[in-house]
Parts: sequence; C-alpha cells; structure tokens
Amino acid sequence: MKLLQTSDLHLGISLMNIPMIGYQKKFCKSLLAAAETVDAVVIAGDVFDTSVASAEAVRCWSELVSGLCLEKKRPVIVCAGNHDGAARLSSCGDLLKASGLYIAGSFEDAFSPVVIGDTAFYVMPYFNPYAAAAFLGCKPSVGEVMRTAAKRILDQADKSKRNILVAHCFAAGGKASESDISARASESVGGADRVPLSVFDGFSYAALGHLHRAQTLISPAGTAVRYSGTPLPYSFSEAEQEKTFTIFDTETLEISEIPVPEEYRLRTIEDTYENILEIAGNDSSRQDLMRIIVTDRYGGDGVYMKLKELYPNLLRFYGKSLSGGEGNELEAREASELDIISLAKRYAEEKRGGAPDEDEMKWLSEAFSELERSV
Ligand SMILES: [Mn+2]
Repeated sequence: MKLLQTSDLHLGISLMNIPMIGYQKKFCKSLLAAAETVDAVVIAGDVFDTSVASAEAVRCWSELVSGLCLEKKRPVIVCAGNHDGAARLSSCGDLLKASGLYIAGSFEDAFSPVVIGDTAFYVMPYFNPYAAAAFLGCKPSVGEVMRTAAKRILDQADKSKRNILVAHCFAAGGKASESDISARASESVGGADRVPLSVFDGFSYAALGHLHRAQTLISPAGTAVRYSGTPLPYSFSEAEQEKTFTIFDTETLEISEIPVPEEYRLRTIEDTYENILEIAGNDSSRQDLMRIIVTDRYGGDGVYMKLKELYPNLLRFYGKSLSGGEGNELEAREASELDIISLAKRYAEEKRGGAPDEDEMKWLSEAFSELERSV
C-alpha cells in the first residue's frame, strides 16, 4: 500500500496580515490530484492555524476531505495538532469514519488502531502531558508519556501487520524552521517536549507532524521517523526548501517525495533604493510575497509606500538605520540631544524617506517659534 503523508497545513494562516487561504485552496486541489496515485492519505496534525478556525478555512477543509473520501475514495487519517481545536476537529468522528475519515482528537484514540489493508495506524493527537500521564499512570513528561503509550500499543499490536504511529510531536534531533513558532518556543525552555527516538523502536514507520521542514530521523533500532514538513512555505527561511508530499510504501518501507506545485514564492531583495526601483521596473514576478531590505535609505513611510505600490504583497520591509545598525528607530538618548528642528527633519526623513523642502522648513520653524511664544 502507498501512503501520502503531509502535515501542518495551517489552513487560515496569514503571513503579516496577508491571508493565505486563496493559495491554500489551490494547494488542496494539488493534494486531491496527488491522492489519486496512493491508497491512503495521512495528515499528521495542524490542519488549521487556530483552534477556532475561520468559516473560510473550515469550508476549505470540508471540501478537501469530501473530495478525498467521497470523490477519490481514499481513506484519510488525521491527528489533531497543537494548533487545532482537537474536540472541534474530531467532532462527529463516528459519522466521519463511515466515510473513511479517521480523526484522532483525544489521547485515548491512539490505542484503537485504524486498520487499512496490511497496515494498522496508531493515531495520537498532540496531548497535554499531565492529562495523558494521569490516563497512563506515568510521569507527566512528553517523552515518558510517549514511551509508555508506545509500549502499550506495541504490546497489543498485531505483529503480522505494518504498525505505523501517526503523531504530532518534536522528535529529538529534528530541525525546526522559522515558522515553527511553538517548536522554537520550546527551545527556550530547554526542549522539555523532545521525544527520544528510541520511543519509535518497534514501529514500522512513524509519520509525524509539528516540524515544518521535511526530514527523516532514524530510531536506534532502525525505524524511519519522518516529517513531511509543511506543503507550503510559511516563512522567508523556508523559501529555499522544496516543499513535497512524502510517499511511503508499506511493502518495501521506502520513502520518496513528490513535489507540491508552487502556489506562491517568498522572495527577498536587498539593495539600494534606486537599484530596487530599477529591478522592479523589469520584474515580472511582482506578485511574489516580498521581503525588501533597503540598504541606503531610512525605512520611512514614503519609501515603504512606494515599494508597496510596486510590490503589493510586501510582507516585510527594513530600511537603513540612522546609526547604521539594524532597525530604523532613533534612540531616545540620541533624540534628547537634538534641537526640535533637527528632530523634525529626522522625523520627516524616517517617515517619508526625504528631508523637508525649503517651504516646509520655513513652515516648520514658524510653527515652532509660535509654539515657543505660547508656552
Ligand atoms: Mn505546525
């Protein structure tokens, strides 16, 4: 049997206030087409970006799974991720099962396998370690919960089948991407949520979600622990990563990838203001999602407005700072040493990208002297 593995769709996500749902709808069409080449589809969590997803994101999901299960007749196996509202995502679970959509929303679901052909899927949603530990009677750490759960699963598993664990977690040794906000946050608290790779020993394969970069880790006993990564790039650091669906063959245990058609590009331009204007003049991809770094001008509103006009999907914009370093804000100490006219000039430079002209300077000094007289 061939499986298509994906995860971390984050339906409904916005990148710097630009909604991605239009691109995500197109991506769902690619997933429907790719599903025709496999026997089943696994989605390892973070279907939605937020626990209470927007109506548009819910509609997108509903169309996707209806297409997969009803039209393409492919079973779909899903675990809730940390971004999903698990109870909402898995509601009407028994009704959905009848159509071939299996959604694990509560921790106990992991112990009742979904059996399809030669394979038993143990589907574990993202869990609260305290609640899961109370259920299992073990220490409340992510690693201990998964170790205890995996042992319980494998003790009861039918060894004549391929036994696949589907979960949403941070396997030790995995690499996070810039858009893995929660995974990266865990680094700052010492990575307490890392799952030792030995936990996956004994399974035929582990289909994981949570990390947005495609990668394969190998457990000590040789189990492939696979992240498909996000099917679309959700940060500038992922712009160079090729986004793919993972294909797993349950007979040969081989892992391959098929590319996800590119729906949009995240692109960075770093140059002088004049050069950027010139580049934009001949740029046929001005709809790309842009990060622009201007190296010789203050990052003021004037420069920003001009660039936004040229690149409507300008997501991030940085200008040269007054002190030559990163950022464009005037330091408070520096500001306190300037007279009011110089300060107003700097303000105009920063906000508009140009110094006030002669008329404006005249108007400014008149206004300031009037202000001085009145106090
Ligand atoms: Mn995610």
